[in-house]
Amino acid sequence: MFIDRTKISFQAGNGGNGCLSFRREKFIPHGGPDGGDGGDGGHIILISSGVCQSLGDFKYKRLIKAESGGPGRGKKRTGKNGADIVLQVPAGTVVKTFPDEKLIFDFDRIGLQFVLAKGGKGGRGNIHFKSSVNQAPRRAESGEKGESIHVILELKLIAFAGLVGLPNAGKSTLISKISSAKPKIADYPFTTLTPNLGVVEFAKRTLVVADIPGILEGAHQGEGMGLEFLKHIERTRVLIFIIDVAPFSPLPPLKNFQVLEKELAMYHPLLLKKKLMVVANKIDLAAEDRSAVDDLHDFCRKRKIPYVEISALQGINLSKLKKILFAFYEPE
Ligand SMILES: Nc1nc2c(ncn2[C@@H]2O[C@H](COP(=O)(O)OP(=O)(O)OP(=O)(O)O)[C@@H](O)[C@H]2O)c(=O)[nH]1
Ligand SMILES: [Mg+2]
Repeated sequence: MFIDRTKISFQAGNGGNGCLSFRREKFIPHGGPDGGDGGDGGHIILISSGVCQSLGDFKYKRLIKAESGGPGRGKKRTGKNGADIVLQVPAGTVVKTFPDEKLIFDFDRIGLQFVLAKGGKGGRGNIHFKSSVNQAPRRAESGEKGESIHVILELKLIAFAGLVGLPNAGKSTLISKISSAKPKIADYPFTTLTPNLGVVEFAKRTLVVADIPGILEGAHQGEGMGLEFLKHIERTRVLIFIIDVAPFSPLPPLKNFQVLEKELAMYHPLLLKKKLMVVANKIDLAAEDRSAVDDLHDFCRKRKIPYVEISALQGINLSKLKKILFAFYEPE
């Protein structure tokens, strides 16, 4: 899993000091206390956003500070509050303590907000300390210190879509063509042993696709690489089934689809509740006999599953594929 990681310190603003002051005006000899309160220090607030894609903004900063509150002043004037610092992090960011790496907050979706460091409260001015026994309090509070925290920000990219297919179906070839990922590609099964993530762009938007190892019939019983790696696509919203439709592929396209569906169900039936699209790959090799491809196409039409025929190798219909994929994407 692609992880971007950085260590950074945050310092919330200190509270301003309360003021010690007495009213002094002509003809009013003992004017009484009039020292105002200090302003509150600014908080440090993090918000998970769908626009921001990386932790790049934090990479070269060591300390981010919020403004302190202003001091209280005479004539009961309150100090100015320090402005909060509101920072956007990409959804998928995890905040941990430094150095012991305990989880503080998991921004596992867009639109979450978390106050990471609280600003100090402003101190009270001496107007608050007047009493029947003390008409001229010589006491005002200092502002509280703002919280200071050292953290690790870690980005676990949450893939939007996962590529699911038999070994050799062309999953890695596809991700290499639609993103800048550079996975190993070869004409033998299980070329991909660990997942690769690629950022795909279309019409000025981006989303993350995960390429995972191939699935064999019987994978749920431990065949091939088993199904353990499916945990990497558990959080995706869309599954892209890649079906090899070349005439010499190990299974006819429709049977291929059914095998994938069955194996996913054996891993966890909830996987099949995800949105699905079918990609018939290697169409460049299927030109002569289309009957088996048509069976798959008809089946998808009946089940209303979005379907596209491509050649990952030759780059045929990749925009069409992206268009279907991005249609699943509704920003939150
Ligand atoms: N003719 C043709 N060959 C393709 C196409 N897409 C992929 N291939 C070939 O199929 C073979 C397997 O491609 P990969 O991308 O490694 O397949 P994979 O699904 O990632 O395989 P595993 O990682 O082993 O599961 C390679 O030799 C590719 O060149 C295609 O559209 N047309
Ligand atoms: Mg591969």
